[in-house]
Amino acid sequence: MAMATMTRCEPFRDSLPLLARPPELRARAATDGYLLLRGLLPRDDVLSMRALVLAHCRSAGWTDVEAPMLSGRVLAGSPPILEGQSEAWACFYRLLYSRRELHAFNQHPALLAACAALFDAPVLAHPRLIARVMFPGTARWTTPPHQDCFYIGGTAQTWTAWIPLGDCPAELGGLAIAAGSHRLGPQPVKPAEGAGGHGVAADESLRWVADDFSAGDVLLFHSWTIHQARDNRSEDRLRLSCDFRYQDAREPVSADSLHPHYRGPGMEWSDVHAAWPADEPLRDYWQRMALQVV
Ligand SMILES: O=C(O)CCC(=O)C(=O)O
Repeated sequence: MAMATMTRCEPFRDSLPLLARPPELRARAATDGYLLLRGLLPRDDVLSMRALVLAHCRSAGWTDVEAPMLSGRVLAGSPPILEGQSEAWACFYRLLYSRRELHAFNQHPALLAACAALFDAPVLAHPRLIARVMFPGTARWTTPPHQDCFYIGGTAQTWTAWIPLGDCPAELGGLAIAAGSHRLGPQPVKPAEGAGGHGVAADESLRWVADDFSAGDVLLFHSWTIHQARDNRSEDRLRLSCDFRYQDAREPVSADSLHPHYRGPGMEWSDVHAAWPADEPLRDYWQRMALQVV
């Protein structure tokens, strides 16, 4: 569904300086239900991921080969591709998901260090990561207001890291957060159009925060925090991003979070890892951890 109206919308608070003061970081996380960490990741690391995803978009025939590679410009006349809605997308996603670099990015030392400071505990990076390619002109399919707890299960103290793969001005459709909404607890879920297919009510009492993002920014938020995407209003640019999930490794984790996103035929870990070296440490790393799987 097109993004819900944000009657009140303010800029994010940048919490990067609080990484040096973990008790203050945790206090802010408890108040706001989100932490924007501007420039947490080296820009070049993010742009490498952008190049990787765009190489797959180019192979899929979605982007304009005449445009600079990193621009993410959609091929004129190419119909928008929606997540989970076509064999073309499934084929693209299987190939991208099998890239070791994507799974290594989920374990970027800067992300793990930020989560360790947030949880004050050993960190589990959920192996079920998500990569998104959002086409312009698809506002009806913009990710609706929702809470991630519905999808994640396990401990409610799971946090999502939303990472734009490149600069993401508002018109490209980044993520908006309802600040403090985690304090409402889990809300009734209803079917909704857009990524995930479910949403929660977003009334006028919500205090939205949103802004432009730069490559390297990381937006962390609690699994009860209501959030939504903004429409990609650009003329011809893809919005690329990742959603990664992290939790205290000693807390319960849902078995689903240990499977690939869009698990199914051709999308089991054996498929994802098929071309990886046998001794690759990222293979099945969660099986070597003493997890409480529920
Ligand atoms: O990027 C999007 O459109 C949705 C991301 C999201 O909802 C999430 O990270 O939980």
